[in-house]
Amino acid sequence: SADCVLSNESVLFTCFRTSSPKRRQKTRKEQKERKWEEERSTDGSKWRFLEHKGPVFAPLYEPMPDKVKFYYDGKPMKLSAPAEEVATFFAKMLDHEYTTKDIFRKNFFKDWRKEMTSEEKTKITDLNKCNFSEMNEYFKAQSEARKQMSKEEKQKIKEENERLLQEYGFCLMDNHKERIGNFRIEPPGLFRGRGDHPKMGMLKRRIRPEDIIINCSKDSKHPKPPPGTKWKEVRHDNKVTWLASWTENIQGSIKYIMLNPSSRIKGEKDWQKYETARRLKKCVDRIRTQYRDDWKSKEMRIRQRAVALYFIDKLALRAGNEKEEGETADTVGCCSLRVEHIKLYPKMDEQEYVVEFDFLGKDSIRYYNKIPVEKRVFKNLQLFLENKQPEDDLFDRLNTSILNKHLQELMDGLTAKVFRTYNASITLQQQLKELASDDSLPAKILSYNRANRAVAILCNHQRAPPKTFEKSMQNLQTKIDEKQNQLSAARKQLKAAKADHKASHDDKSKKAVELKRKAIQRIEEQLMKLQVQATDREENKQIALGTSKLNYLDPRISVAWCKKWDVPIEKIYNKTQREKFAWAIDMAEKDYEF
Ligand SMILES: *[C@@H]1O[C@H](CO)[C@@H](O)[C@H](O)[C@H]1NC(C)=O
Ligand SMILES: *[C@@H]1O[C@H](CO)[C@@H](O)[C@H](O)[C@H]1NC(C)=O
Ligand SMILES: *[C@@H]1O[C@H](CO)[C@@H](O)[C@H](O)[C@H]1NC(C)=O
Ligand SMILES: *[C@@H]1O[C@H](CO)[C@@H](O)[C@H](O)[C@H]1NC(C)=O
Ligand SMILES: CC(=O)N[C@H]1CO[C@H](CO)[C@@H](O)[C@@H]1O
Repeated sequence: SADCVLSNESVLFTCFRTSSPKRRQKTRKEQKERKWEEERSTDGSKWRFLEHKGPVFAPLYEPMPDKVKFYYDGKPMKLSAPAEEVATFFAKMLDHEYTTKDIFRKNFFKDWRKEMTSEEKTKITDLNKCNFSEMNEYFKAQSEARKQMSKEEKQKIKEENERLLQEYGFCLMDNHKERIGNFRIEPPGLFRGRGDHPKMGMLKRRIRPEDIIINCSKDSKHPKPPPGTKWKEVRHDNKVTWLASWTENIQGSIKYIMLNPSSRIKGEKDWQKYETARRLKKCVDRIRTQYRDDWKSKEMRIRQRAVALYFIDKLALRAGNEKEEGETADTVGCCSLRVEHIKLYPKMDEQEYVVEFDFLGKDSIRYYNKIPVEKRVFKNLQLFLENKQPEDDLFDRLNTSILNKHLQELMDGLTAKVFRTYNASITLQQQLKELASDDSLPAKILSYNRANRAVAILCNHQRAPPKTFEKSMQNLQTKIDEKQNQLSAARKQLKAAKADHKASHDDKSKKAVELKRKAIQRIEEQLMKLQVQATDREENKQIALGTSKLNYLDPRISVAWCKKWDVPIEKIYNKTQREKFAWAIDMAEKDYEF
């Protein structure tokens, strides 16, 4: 259909400008929306004028006081400044599980040795003989001292941060003063990585001005590097939106300083992403019909492509090319699945065909799922597995570039990620529709979080239960028990008051009964709120809601839902999230449909 193909940028921008038919009546809203709908150039340039002050570098290393000793093999040893600095990174993490992991220790030690003098290198040959505990104590004491700081000292730090924010945290892009996202460069340290990352423990180098490429307009005041240093390069490229970039040493990936998510340019990009997902909504039926037909194709490559596409659609799998450059972890996506990653369970009598997936996905997060599939998919998988070894590719006639090319042909701008965004958003919308209208506010929020959780589970956004989980649940339970005691006490009081009233029949005792009734009602409400909170927290134990909320759920669905049910937006989005979704908060009406 025509809806399926239109997508060039100018068309999108037109949609952006006309997306809200009601706005003629709303002047304040009109004002707000203007920011999102300015005419954009169509030659691919992102700005005409860009001026900023460059990044803020991490503070320089301050050597340990002499009294804080490092011990090797039981004897104190003074380290050279570079070796000492890297040792402190490890010392700071001593209480963390990471420092007990073999890979972490091995990587750290290897990189640490590179910073040592040759003398140190000869002497320090075994990490197990290193004693960092005094350094660790020192940092703990420092962090304790920071907590104990006086109000005035805290205020001074706050003011200094504010000064840095005012000086470096904003740029001028065309006619707007815009917040910069991450203008502070991360300090050096040890790489952690998620899951069992093979590079954990490696030294994340200090970034210097000589590593930085600056991007700004020719006719702007160029940012000055710190005294005595130079930038790597200053360029003027208005086809990109970053202000500064450098290459980090762990994965070799390029890092950028960009505008804050609340900026117009980011909001527009975010908006486009969800518009693409909405276009998929219109052609997903056609795409599904086609891949079903393709399961019967004479050509093996087409059958494989069609089964892979089915997994991407049904399971929200990643395509398989999202590995960070240089990443060596053995992680896979749909196209790179191997024979060993799936198991087939035929159950002939029940007519049910089940596939079990078990592999490491992005960031080494385990993906495990056992799902029923259609017979034809199952038969195809059996065919793909014939005469293969466990380490062979499941889809030997397919790779990520072939699949992505095919997706492009199906719909302009289509990627595996669009399926995720589409399914996540539509799932949220459906779940929210099932909500009862007479629910109390806490119950509404619980339902919202449940809908959000359904999506997070779909996208495999797991987390380890937070360390403080049991403790905080206990605290909550104590509060609930107290409330319950309070409630039974209040009920007894009501009973007594009623008896009183029965005996005396006067106004005073009547009022007393009323007051007791009100008190009970109040306590019941408080109790319910606590119980809802406990349910919410328990259900959330192993699920990370943030990722889907930030990246896969069309924020207009949530905003519209809040408007429709009178739920304050603050209950759904915190401050950072509200900034990122400013465009949606401004645009979405309560009847918005994804
Ligand atoms: C490390 O050094 C501290 C003294 O600074 C000492 O109390 C501790 O026992 C030492 N730890 C080991 C494992 O030798
Ligand atoms: C979203 O994914 C789930 C899980 O596979 C699936 O059951 C559901 O049909 C999908 N919904 C849509 C609208 O694609
Ligand atoms: C994917 O397969 C095609 C066709 O076999 C081949 O031309 C292409 O180089 C492959 N791409 C990658 C990244 O392996
Ligand atoms: C808001 O939530 C996100 C998680 O989605 C978190 O990373 C961020 O720190 C929170 N911001 C504030 C201001 O609480
Ligand atoms: C280091 C870096 O980010 N370089 C990029 C700058 O922008 C151009 C496009 O304008 C890219 O080609 C570079 O890779």
